[in-house]
Amino acid sequence: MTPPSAALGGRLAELAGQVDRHLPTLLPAPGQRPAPVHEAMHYALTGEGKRLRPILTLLVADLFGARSDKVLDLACAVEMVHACSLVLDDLPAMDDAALRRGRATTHRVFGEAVALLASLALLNRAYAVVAESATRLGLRRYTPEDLIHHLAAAIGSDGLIGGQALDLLATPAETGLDVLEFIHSHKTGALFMAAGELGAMAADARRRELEIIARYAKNLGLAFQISDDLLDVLGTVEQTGKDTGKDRDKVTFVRLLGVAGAQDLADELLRFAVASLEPLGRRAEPLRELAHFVQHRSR
Ligand code: GRG
Repeated sequence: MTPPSAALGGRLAELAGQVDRHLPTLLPAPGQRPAPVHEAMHYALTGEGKRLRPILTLLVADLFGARSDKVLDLACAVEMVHACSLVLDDLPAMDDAALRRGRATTHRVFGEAVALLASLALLNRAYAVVAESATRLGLRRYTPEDLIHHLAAAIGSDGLIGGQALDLLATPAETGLDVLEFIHSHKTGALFMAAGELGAMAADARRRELEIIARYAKNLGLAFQISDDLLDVLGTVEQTGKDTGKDRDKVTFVRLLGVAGAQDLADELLRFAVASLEPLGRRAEPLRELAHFVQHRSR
């Protein structure tokens, strides 16, 4: 695969900027009572993230003809779910992380109780935003309930929560490649899938097109996770904004396959992702480039 073009870099930065500017407008003001919870919500949501999931929603919607300003709320709701998951993942009961997005994790700043409440509030705000946004879009093929249900299913025990649970509970001896794939296609892949699918639904894409996007996003998400494992070993704190080497005691794709093997698997998944776009022709070019971005990312 060829490296991402400078044009794609510019487009991603522009979309990330749109998301960054819009995110805080969807939350209660930080000073509003209960101020600590609202401040923590803003803190968790507006840290320097790459905004890849909402970008995926926007690119997919655009590909099927929906303008980004119409879909921005929906894309930001996906980022709220992601931010919620990061706050939970960083808690002492889970990864016990000190650093996220180049600064102290939410619970280290606001305490565990407020971090928990803020993450749940972000999740609930996300559902409300999806409901409002899908109603406003007035789609022909999908009801607002369809979009909400899709997101809820991606987050539940068959999705992110299921993947996270197995990540915490499976012993190293139990964790072969199949278990690891289950963990990450749920913990990470499920939200990539939902991000892509919500973008397609928001543009009233056909069911068949939705399936194509789901296949693409599933492979992209898993490849993204493998590149995360690789960055944990090869990257620096400055690049990733989080503590590297944290996966030392965990079973990861790098641990099972080695650096070269993990890179090969990520490349293969990205080839599958790109191949699944074939029926969409040239208009899917931004999604192909996004796959190249994941392949070459350094943060
Ligand atoms: C209730 C939403 C919810 C989740 C509960 C805690 C949990 C279950 C799941 C954890 C999911 C998780 C944090 C997966 C890790 C995925 C990952 C690779 C995160 C890093 O994503 P980047 O690199 O981060 O896109 P930025 O900071 O750029 O947004």
